[in-house]
Amino acid sequence: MADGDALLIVDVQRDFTPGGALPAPDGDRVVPVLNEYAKRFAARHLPLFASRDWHPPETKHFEELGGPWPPHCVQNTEGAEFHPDLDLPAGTEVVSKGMDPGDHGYSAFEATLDDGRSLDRALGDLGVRRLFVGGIATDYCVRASVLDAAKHGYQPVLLLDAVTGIDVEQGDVARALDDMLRAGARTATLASVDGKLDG
Ligand code: VGL
Repeated sequence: MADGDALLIVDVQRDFTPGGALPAPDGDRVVPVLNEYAKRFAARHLPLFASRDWHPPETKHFEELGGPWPPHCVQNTEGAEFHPDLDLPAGTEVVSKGMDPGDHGYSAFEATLDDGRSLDRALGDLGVRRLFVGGIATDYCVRASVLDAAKHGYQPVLLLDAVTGIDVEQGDVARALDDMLRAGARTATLASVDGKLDG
C-alpha cells in the first residue's frame, strides 16, 4: 500500500544535536535510522520531505524577545544546516518554518516549500494520505507536526525508533507520545515499516 505514503523528517539540524545550541541529548542517534527510512522510501519512489527550523535572528521564539528558547537555527548559519550525516535522497523536498518573527513555527504544517506551497498543499498534490514522521524533537516539532497531520486528515505514523526529545520537564516526551497516540497516530519501526509500505 505504498501508494499514498510519504516520509517527513523533522528538523534534523545541527543545533538540535549534541554540540548545537538547543540539543536533544540523543539527537545523533536518530540520524542513521532516518537515513535507513529515507532509503526505503526512496527505493519505492515515495515522496520525502525534510523540515527545517529557519528563524530570523530576532524572533519572539528566542529568550531575548521574551520567548522560551536560546537562539537556534538562525537562517544561513551553520547551526541551521542539516546534520552532516543526514543523507537526504535526491528529490527530497525541504520545507522551512519559523520565519515569522511573531510565531514559534513548531509544526511542519506551518512550513513552505521553495515554490511557496504549504506542506499540506504539496502532500495533497501528491495524493499522500499516510505520513510517516521521525526526527527532532519528540516533545515539540515532531509532536506538533503529528497532531497537525491528523487535523489535516492524514494518517500519521510515528517512527518510534527515529524520534528523540528534549524533555525540558521530565515527562514531556512521555506526554507527547501519549498526545500523539490519542490523536490517532499509529506507530512503526524499521522492523515493521516494510510490512506497512508493502502490505
Ligand atoms: C524545536 C524547540 C524549539 C523542535 C524547535 O524542532 O522540536 N524544539 N524549537
